Amino acid sequence: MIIAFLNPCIKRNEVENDGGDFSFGISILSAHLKREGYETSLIQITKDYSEEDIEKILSNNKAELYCFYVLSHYLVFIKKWIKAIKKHTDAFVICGGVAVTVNPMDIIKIEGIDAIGIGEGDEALVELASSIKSNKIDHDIKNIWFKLPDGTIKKNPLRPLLGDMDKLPHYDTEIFDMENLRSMTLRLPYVAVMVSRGCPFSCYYCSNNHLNKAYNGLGKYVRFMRPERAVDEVLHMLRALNKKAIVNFADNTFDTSKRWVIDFCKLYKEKVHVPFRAMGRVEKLDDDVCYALKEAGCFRFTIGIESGSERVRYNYLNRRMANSSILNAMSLLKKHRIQISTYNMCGLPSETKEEMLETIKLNAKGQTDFATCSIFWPYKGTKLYDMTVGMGLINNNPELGAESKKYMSVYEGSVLNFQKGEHEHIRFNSKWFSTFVYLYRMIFSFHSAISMEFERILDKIYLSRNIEQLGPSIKRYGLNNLENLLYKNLEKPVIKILKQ
Ligand code: B12
Ligand code: SF4
Repeated sequence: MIIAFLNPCIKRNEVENDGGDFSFGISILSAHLKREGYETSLIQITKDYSEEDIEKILSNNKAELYCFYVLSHYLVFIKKWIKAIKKHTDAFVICGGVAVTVNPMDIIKIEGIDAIGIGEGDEALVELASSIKSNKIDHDIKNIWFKLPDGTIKKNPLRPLLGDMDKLPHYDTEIFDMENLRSMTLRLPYVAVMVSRGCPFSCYYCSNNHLNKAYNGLGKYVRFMRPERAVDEVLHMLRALNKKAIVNFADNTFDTSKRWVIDFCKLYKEKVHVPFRAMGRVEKLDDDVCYALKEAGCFRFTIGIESGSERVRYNYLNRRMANSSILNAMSLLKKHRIQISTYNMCGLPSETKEEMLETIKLNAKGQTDFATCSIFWPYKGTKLYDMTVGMGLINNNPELGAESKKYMSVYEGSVLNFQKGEHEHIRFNSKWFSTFVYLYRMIFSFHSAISMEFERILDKIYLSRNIEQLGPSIKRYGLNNLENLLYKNLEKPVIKILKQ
């Protein structure tokens, strides 16, 4: 029996040999199925295919069970694929992933879907495959909701969370075109590795807030592989490549446990010898953790600043760390010569453009090396979605309406009900974010009297979005090719280490 996975990762610009994105969800589910003797295949939905192309791809990928990994941004495209599957086959269609778990009712209503996976799919999907194989679908499988022939929905409860991460099979890498994954075509190619599940925090915009509550009483939500097993997983992922690449830990909060990080880093240093990057929370970083990370080969660490305004961060994001703790963590990373990368957001409910500027300045003060600023997208099922609705900032569900096709990523525009000028500023802020961070970084390094004068001028340019005036300053400071500058200074040295 063949089971096909579909991974929507649509990009506006077409690229040759686009191997799409890696998905830990698909990879682990495929590994479980293969362990039980099933054959699996993968369709990477890398662009908005025509109906004709979809039919061609499907006829080359016949399966009895089609499994979609859902991301809210791509629901409109997923619907198109489901329609094609149902038009030509009588195969079973199931959708899963975090976006389904947090918003099940909207997803199961989609025409053509036979069932949805809620929560972890590790055991549930194997049970579903076995019941399809035996030609008698068992509608009592936990973690799956079924659409019954009479149209009613059978909502089965969640089973306890998997307890021991060490017992998981290795991620299935064979199902992916590993050499051509998008992450492998970057200037600094990377292989993604995930050695944990869950996150102990509850940010209002994040699905973990919802998942943590949904799993209450069903086991430990935050789980890490033991250091030995985690290192083994890294080596497994690296073996799947015949190109040199760095390791990118995609774990939500790599620094959750100080003991774990220190033990893991010791082993990693002994056995792996490949530079890596990871992400975590500023509250968890201290001298010992940074030392262990650096010694093991961590060249870059990503922290979430999200907003530079404590008002926004505390009240709308539930990230209760002071600006001073953020700056403290950043200076620790600098001290240990670990590059700083930050996640930021703009277009948050009630956020002013002055507050967006505070985010830029906090990044600059902490000397961020790489900063990205995504535009807030309210994911249904999160607390911030409900708050946004309460404030009258959402008209229709953006996941299912025309809006979702308008913005294929979280960098293109806001789906909230803002005024025209506010939308323009949000797009401007996201586009020019890292350039401004660099300009302020330079200004803050000047003598204080000069620095204040330049800061005043730059504030004016930012707040009026006067790009023409920005042009000469970008040129003057050599930032006209920021990407190349960062590559030369921060990425090339890592590639050199990689090649040694
Ligand atoms: C690691 C990660 C990434 C990585 C890898 C993504 C990947 N596709 O694997 C990177 C950095 C590339 C990434 C990118 C993005 N991500 Co991301 N990411 C995560 C993160 C932190 C962990 C996901 C993960 O791998 N978990 C481990 C695996 C094993 O678990 P899993 O995927 O949930 O799969 C399990 C179950 O969900 C279920 N399951 C999964 N698929 C299926 C399918 C079926 C049929 C069934 C039955 C069950 C099932 O079984 C699996 C095993 O138990 C989550 C947050 C979170 N807590 O989950 C966000 C998250 C998934 N990302 C999110 C977003 C928005 C994005 C981006 C769109 C952001 C952007 N830059 O534009 C991109 C999209 C790129 C893409 N195509 O995935 C959102 C999605 C929200 C939504 N409603 O759609 C999340 C939920 C974070 C959030 N904001 O709350 N991401
Ligand atoms: S720390 Fe990161 S992963 Fe954890 S709840 Fe907050 S945003 Fe989500």
